[in-house]
Amino acid sequence: MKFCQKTTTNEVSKLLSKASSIAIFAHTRPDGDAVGACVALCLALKKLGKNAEIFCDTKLTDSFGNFAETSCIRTQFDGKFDLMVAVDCGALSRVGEFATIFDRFYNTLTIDHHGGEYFSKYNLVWDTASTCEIVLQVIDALGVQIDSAIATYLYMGLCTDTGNFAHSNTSKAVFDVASKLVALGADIQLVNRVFFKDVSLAKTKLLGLALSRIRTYFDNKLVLLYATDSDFEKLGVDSTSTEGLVQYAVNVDSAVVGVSICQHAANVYKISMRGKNFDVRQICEEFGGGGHVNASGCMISGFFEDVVDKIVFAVGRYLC
Ligand SMILES: [Mn+2]
Repeated sequence: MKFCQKTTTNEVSKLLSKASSIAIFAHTRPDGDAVGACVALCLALKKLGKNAEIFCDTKLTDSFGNFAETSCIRTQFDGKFDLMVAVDCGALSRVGEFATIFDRFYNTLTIDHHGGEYFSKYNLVWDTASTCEIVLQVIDALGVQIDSAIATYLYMGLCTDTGNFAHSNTSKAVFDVASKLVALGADIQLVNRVFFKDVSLAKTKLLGLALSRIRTYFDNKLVLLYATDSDFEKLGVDSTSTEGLVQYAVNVDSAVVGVSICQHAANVYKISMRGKNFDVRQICEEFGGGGHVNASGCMISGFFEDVVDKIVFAVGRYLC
């Protein structure tokens, strides 16, 4: 049995200095913070002459192809290591397919900001906006000089986990770290373009189609967009291209509730709902879904127009 304890940057720096071979794990379906934190840590450890490898059970999304060092992330585990590090994982299950391998190993460390379970022997868990801010402290404690590549990866996590410095977790501390990373040469234009501007041509066309048949109800307070299987077929895209569609609905200035309806299967629709200071969770819960107060979702079965009617009726009861 491992005795799992909370640890400090100094202890982590000693642990990493002592190890000669380190396995770093990003969480399953990794985001910018997981990838940024893993690669930054790996580059820093390599500067110290260590053997460091990154593992992740999921193939990275195309956006990461703009960052050369991400190509060394491996989806198959092998090798001998003195220390295993789980990065940006609030629970052992987040390590995904590698969770068993990780858990069986004795000398383990978690670096994370979710404040979930302590599943490693050592747990460096802080309440920061991103894991990258913690990794920055670790790299400083290791005495490694941060170059522009490391700064860019740390900035990637900071920027994506704060929604480009717009979410409620964006604090003075976040801007202080951003300022430091920019001074160290972080490529903020590249990170901003890749994560907040780049959209595939197919997705852009799908958006155009969805926007062209926007529906509004209750004095334009409810704005609804939809995409169906025939759209996906026509444009040669899959349903993942509807990600973020709902934001265009709630972005309409008059909208209090924005809804996207995306076909999931024959007569099954995935509903995403966003509220502008309006509780949409209670509405989605009526359909067996859930989420956050301002951002929720559910699945509804039925013919398309019946699904629309159900949503309009349910939202109307809270709106009017
Ligand atoms: Mn994170």
